[in-house]
Amino acid sequence: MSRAILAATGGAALSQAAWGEERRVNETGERPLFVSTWAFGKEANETALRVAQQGGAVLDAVEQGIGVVEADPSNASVGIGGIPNSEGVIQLDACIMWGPGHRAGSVAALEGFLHPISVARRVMEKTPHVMLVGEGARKFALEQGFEEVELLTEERRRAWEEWKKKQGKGGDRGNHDTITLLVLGPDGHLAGGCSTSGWGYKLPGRVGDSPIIGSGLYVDEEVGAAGATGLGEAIMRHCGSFMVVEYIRQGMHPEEACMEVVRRIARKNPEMVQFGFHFAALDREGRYGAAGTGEGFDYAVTTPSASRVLRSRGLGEGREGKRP
Ligand code: SD4
Repeated sequence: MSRAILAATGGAALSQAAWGEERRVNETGERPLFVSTWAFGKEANETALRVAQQGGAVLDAVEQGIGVVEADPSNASVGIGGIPNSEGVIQLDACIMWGPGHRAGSVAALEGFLHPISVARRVMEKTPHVMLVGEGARKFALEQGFEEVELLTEERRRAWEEWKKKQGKGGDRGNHDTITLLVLGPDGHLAGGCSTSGWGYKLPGRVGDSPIIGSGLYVDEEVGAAGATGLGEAIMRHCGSFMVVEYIRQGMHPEEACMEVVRRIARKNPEMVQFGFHFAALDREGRYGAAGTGEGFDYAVTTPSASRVLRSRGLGEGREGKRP
């Protein structure tokens, strides 16, 4: 609901009654607005909000918000404590986008750094490039003064050894907790970031959707921002986040745009529905939404007046995936 409509209908109180508690934050049109994937996104959002409230730049908010999740070893899919690849090595993917100037930076298959999101930001700010991978990304990070650290925790090493004994092939496609954080800043600028260790036990060198601009993340200052989590192989075949933003451009609510992209992927790749793929998005008006396969997924929404974990819309039991 636009602010004009809010005013015409008597403001937040009526909007709350009309849209339900879940949508109250959305419809206030508050800034800054942070939307991120999964329940851990709430802490990331709240950190980002504090940065913004203390006068930090929007990109600092993105970087520090995501940095909280990267530094938390309890999360199996982001930063330290992530699940390694099939050779027992953690390879990280991350990207960042800044609406003004349509700028982007990205790293993929980066080994040995705690904050790939920060390295991605340096790629954007300090090089003429958008993406660095593997050994080149590692050298660049070192040149930029980032310290190498051991990312593989004892717990994940033991689990990897177990996995190797049991099968040693393919990936564990059950983990899917990438952090994607989207921001509508206090001045109306849009930004976003994404960070992951990717699918557990992936083949060495495998890159997922998360560092690919337009797949795991897309920000268009004129329209909105979208980000993804879930099976990268499904998301990146369809330029998922780009498509969400394009649907918003055509007039869809961010939630409907996410849902429509989930439906489209499911129609063409029904075999992938079971592994899960999910999108979250916001637009310039401060509307937000999310949708995913199955029963959907949890995502976090934070503004100065409220911070909550919500449940996205869901595709259902893959029925739409079986449509001709
Ligand atoms: C990937 N989208 O690499 C990521 C998976 C994910 O935590 O969400 N992992 O495919």
